[in-house]
Amino acid sequence: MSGFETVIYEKSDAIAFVTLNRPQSLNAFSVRMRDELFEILSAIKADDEVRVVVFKGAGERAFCAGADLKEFLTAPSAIKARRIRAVRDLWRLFLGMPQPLIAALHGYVLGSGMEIALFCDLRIGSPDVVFGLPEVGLGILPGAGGTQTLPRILGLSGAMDMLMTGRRMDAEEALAKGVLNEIVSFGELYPRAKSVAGRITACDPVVIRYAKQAVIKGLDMSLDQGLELEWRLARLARSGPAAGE
Ligand code: CO8
Repeated sequence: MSGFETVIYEKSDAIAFVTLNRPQSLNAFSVRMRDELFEILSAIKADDEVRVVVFKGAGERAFCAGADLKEFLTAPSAIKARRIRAVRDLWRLFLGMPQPLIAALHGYVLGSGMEIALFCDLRIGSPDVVFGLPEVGLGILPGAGGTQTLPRILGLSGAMDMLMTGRRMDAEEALAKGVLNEIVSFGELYPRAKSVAGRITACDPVVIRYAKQAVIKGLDMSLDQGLELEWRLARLARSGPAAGE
């Protein structure tokens, strides 16, 4: 896959690397980036060779500084936006990705940039990471899953605080509160993400997919239903390859 303008896609040793690539605007999330990410993630989802995906941002200053505020001024009507979301729902696509997703984060991780990171299963950050959801200050709601994903990761009180005040969170706090799995130096960020990805690809891909499925789907179930799901997936994993799960 090639020919993208705002995202770089690379694949090596069963690992897909997806780089947000608009460093001149701190990798701001544009309509074109949304469409390119949708195309790339759809292809990755259907590609059994890809066993883990690493997301990162180009340049030294940001993973992603949120939605492109210059484009925002020319946003389409609510009706058009709803129609686009019906056929190209990037956020549900993120949620339904069968492979583990790793975010390698540095610098600004704001708005939809933070929401992309929250859809990932593991988040590794450099010490300069700054998280924030500034949407309410702009008069809008986080629309890329943040109101749902953040409380599941950070807990209710912390999520309310960030969502309602737009307060930023640095790397140390994010690590202490479980938003980051670990902090490594900027120079170590991609090697570390690659090495974590390598540990995942060393495991049975079917088991990894089922483990992710059990956790993500189980979160929305009662404990009893979750245990049933875990039992069913464990049996399926023992009996062979993923059968349309
Ligand atoms: N959109 C477009 N361009 C941006 C963005 C952005 N979100 N962020 C930074 N840039 C550009 C700047 O305009 C600047 O460009 P230029 O050099 O051409 O002037 C360049 O990136 C560097 O930025 P700064 O000079 O501002 O760098 P600073 O170090 O002074 O500040 C900040 C860095 C604090 C990150 C600052 O740039 C900033 O506050 N950016 C905006 C952050 C923000 O509010 N993002 C939006 C969050 S809301 C969201 O993501 C969900 C919205 C959903 C709406 C969906 C609509 C379709």
